[in-house]
Amino acid sequence: MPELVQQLPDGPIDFIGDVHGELDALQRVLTHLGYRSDGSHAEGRHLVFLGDLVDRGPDSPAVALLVRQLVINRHASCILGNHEMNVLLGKHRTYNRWLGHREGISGPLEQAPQRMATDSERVKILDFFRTLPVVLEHDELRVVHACWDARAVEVLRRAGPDADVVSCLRVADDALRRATVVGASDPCAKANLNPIRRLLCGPEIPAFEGASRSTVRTPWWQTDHGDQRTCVFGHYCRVFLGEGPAAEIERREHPFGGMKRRWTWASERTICVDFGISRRWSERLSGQDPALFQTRLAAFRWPETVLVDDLGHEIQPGTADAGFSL
Ligand SMILES: [Mn+2]
Repeated sequence: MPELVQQLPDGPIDFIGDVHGELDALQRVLTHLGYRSDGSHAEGRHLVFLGDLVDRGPDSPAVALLVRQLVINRHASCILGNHEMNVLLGKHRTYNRWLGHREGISGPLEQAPQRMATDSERVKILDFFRTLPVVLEHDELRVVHACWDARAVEVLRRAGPDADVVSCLRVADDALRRATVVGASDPCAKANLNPIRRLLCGPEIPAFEGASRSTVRTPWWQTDHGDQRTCVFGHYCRVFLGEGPAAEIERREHPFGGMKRRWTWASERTICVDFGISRRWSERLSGQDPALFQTRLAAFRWPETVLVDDLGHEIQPGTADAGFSL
């Protein structure tokens, strides 16, 4: 079992946001960043994957196994995302049918091709996911999939070297279920108070009237005070939103919805490196010209603090309050 909070290596790092089974985009980003096929880099750079390697895209097994090999070769680290956690919890969803089950919620994603994992791939991938930490840090950086929360990180730190993330999550869920005063009255209690769910999924509040779901994500980074280190995270799917009523609802529900530009820091010291490739399956399915795809996979380079996307664009992220649209 891994320690749930681990040290980042010193030296230059490239953080890769949520990949969601998009093997082709991942290979392009790695090439643009200068990585060789074995994951080594001429300048000794290290890769850090921010979780959500799998689900929705065309080849989740290949992405998970590629990252596993990079970690084995000691060229990369990877933290858990909520999608890896769902796989470890045995949750069957339409988006993770690549694991070999057929149940799930039906919808357009049913039409998107997903390569199925073989039996031996499935075993390797599950074993790999069980080794992943939840948090990485050193003196200058803190890294988590969705939300930095000092108290939740402290709980994980105290879990010790033999902690099992699935048991930790279930123990906290059970404790919350017994605390009915909180659990019965607050639909967000599990997400907000289970330390692992908080770090992997981020805090939520009850939704406003007319929202598409009962709870919505909140921009925790706006109140992220007290830790001077730069925080790198993923999870929040910063896609360009179109026009019309559906996009308007989504803009109101999206924690970045109030921000005017997509390629920005989330706040002075926090940056979200998920630029929406979890939705590329939908762009592909719509039959539009790939040259017009709006979703991107991106890397955040440290200490340079530039972003590099899967088209090879190098982007200097703007300040949090600048510009236009997600
Ligand atoms: Mn996520």
